[in-house]
Amino acid sequence: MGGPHERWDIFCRVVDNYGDVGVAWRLARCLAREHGKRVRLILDDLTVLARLRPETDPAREAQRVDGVDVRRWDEGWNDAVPAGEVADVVVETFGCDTPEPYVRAMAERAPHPRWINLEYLSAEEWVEGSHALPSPHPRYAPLTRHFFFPGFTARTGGLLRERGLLERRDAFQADRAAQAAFWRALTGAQPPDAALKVSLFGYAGAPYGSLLEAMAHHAGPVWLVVPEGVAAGAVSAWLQGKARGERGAVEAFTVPFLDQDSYDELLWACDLNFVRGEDSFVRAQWAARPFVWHVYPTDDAAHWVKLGAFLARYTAGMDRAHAARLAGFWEAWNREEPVARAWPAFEAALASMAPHAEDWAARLAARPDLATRLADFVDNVLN
Ligand code: TRH
Repeated sequence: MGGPHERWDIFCRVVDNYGDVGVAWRLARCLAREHGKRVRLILDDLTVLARLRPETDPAREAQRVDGVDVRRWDEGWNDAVPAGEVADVVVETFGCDTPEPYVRAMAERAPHPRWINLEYLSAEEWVEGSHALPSPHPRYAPLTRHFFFPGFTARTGGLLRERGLLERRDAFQADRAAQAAFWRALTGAQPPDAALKVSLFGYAGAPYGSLLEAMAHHAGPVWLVVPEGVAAGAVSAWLQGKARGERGAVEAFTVPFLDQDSYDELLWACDLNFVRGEDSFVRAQWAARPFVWHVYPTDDAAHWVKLGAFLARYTAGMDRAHAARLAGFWEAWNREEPVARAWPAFEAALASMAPHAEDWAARLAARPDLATRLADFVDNVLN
């Protein structure tokens, strides 16, 4: 534990939503808890971490959360930094720029710190060629940044996965009493045995209305749980302004935004999860249950390439008819087209998609997780 590079500084700026902080926080916690590193997480917006980890106080400049030293990235970081303050390893998440005075201090420090740029996740093939590439700093010549790309293959940085996560998932999924307690705490009620349990998280524009109509005509009961956000807004509008209620086959609950660990339990407890972006997308895969991904839409339409690349990997080896249904449903969801017509065939295939989801999670879990690969890269490859 610990290794030669003990002190890590992880910088993160919120672009929007929760994913940037969600990923940076997970990485920080894994490095501290599982690799014995001394980690500072330097965040520009602590209110986002407070949503994911409610014990965070957004008003505090410095605090310890679960073994991580969390700092507010404010104007103070633009003051001169003594070289001794610089960590052994500096991680910039998603191209956020490390503050200039800190970079200057990095250049003055001997030895220079390792410098990593953690990139966004993509299943595209080029990621393997770009992972771990060096990029010399244009102005501070002795400093070199290395790109670290998460990914789905052995030649990428892998995926964040806490130690023991899948064992905790398996125990929860095998424990009916734990699930019953979870549902009671979250909804005050218990799903009927035959219910299709669904969680819903997505971006504005997803065809929520047509999904809800399709589910309302479902042959059996649908138990729908929607954490606060745009999807919850759409569901409560559908329930004529109510936070929970029944319509057709659907019993729907809008619930407060869950803390990040409880959100995992929600994914584990459901038969089908609608997720989005980067982090909930990965967590749905670890849940080993069928899911629908709303990819983060970008102006240059690059998200379609991302979606296609993931679908190709995920459906490889799947029954072809099921693969076509899954891809058709995901594409309609992302094109923001009505999904009511695609729903019955998609839903009918869920039971046979479930073993595929388990197999996919097991295959991914056979590889080392991202924090382990990153610590290894820093300690052994960059030395
Ligand atoms: O919030 P997002 O849309 O974040 C996105 C993505 O990271 C995207 O790639 C990036 O470009 C953009 O931000 C800037 O979706 P994501 O990545 O799924 O992050 C959501 C986080 O919120 C994740 O850590 C799970 C967590 N979460 C909870 O903790 N509780 C909840 O109730 C819900 C619904 C989510």
